[in-house]
Amino acid sequence: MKFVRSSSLFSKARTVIPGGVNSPVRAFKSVGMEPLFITRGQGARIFDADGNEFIDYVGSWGPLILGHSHPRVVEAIQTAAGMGTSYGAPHQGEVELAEMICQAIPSMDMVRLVNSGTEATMSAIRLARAFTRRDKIVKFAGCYHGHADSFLIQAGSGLLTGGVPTSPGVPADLIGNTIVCRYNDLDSVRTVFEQMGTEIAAVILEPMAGNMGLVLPDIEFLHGLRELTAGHEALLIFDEVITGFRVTYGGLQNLLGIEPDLTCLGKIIGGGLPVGAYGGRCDIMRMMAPEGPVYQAGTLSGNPLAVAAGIATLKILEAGELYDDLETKTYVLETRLRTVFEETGLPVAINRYGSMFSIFFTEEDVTDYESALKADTRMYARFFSGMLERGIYLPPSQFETCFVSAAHDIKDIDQTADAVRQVIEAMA
Ligand code: KE4
Repeated sequence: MKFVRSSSLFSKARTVIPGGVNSPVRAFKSVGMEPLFITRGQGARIFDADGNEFIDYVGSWGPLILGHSHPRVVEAIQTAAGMGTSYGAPHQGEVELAEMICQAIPSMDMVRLVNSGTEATMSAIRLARAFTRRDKIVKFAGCYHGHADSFLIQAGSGLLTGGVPTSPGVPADLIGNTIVCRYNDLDSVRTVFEQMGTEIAAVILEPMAGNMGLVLPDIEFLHGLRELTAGHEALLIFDEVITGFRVTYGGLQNLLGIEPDLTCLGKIIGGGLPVGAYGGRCDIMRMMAPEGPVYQAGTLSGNPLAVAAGIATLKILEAGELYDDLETKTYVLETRLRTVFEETGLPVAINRYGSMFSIFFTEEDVTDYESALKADTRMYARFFSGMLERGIYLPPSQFETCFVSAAHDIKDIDQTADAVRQVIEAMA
């Protein structure tokens, strides 16, 4: 495959955009390549500036559960655009999307729409701090909640990929208000609450972690967090930016039977356009301005085009049959992958839930940050480039999650499994 045009675009990009990208994980740095410049997406496939075609398992990092340029989503955006791109005033679509979200996720009595997952989580912890009149938050090593200062401590996703889990530029006193515990280790949280429980405003986590690669939760860990936070009058915040409407029509919380106090959403609820959201208990949400004193705002929050894309996407998902199909296709892919790795003898850990999966090049199970870090990122880089050469576009980082969309068909799954076999045999 040739990447000549992508390479020339990348050279130009780097003269005007830091690292040539608008989000670090796109830079392909950890896989030792230059990024591809994409010209279009269609269904399960993307096409780069050199005309190469790929089956896409990044799906824009999660939003594209329906695949690229779904006709009903595109039509909704086009119709909305014909009536104006932004009003800076309330409009009906915002109410419709808010009602759909609150009906789908029972713990969300009210919701505020914002423009990104970062805005959602940043606002949720500000609200939690105001509601509890406490300053400390607990997060988990390897979880990523966007790039607000309080979260850039032992974070996952692009920080882990870039090998800088704690970002420079975050003031020491802010770092002091963020306590980092171990994912799936309830005792690590219990100890913190015993020491400073009266100072903790909230515990925030991905109820299924997608930013260390995919790491599944110990259900008892999640239930334990619910009890622990309730017992210390701290809030439990589920960051469902990835899992929201990915694993079911609603949140992973719907399947767990756990009600957090606040939930953060993003990605799928915007159908590929910029939307984030945070919401939860009425008594907490009513503290938000202009009803209450806690401030949060946004010029383009509830943007008509983004809201139209989100509504169109959720309407298709609401029908519900999609999730069974996603489960089946991804199960078939997982089974094929396990067969290939077993037959070739290459030690890997494969974590999968629904239409999300990660392949870790390690002999151990991957259940938290420490075990994820043991994965061989050099092997992943070789695997990534081999798959790219065979027309399969995986996340350019060991510490991200692959997504199967409704647009992937069994032929795509077969082509992917065949490519894995060819690459692994070449690597062995
Ligand atoms: P955004 O600000 O990127 O919309 O959302 C931040 C965020 C919050 N919470 C979770 C669980 C997330 O996964 C994210 C963002 N995810 C990464 C990829 N895992 C976005 C990709 C990127 O940074 O370019």
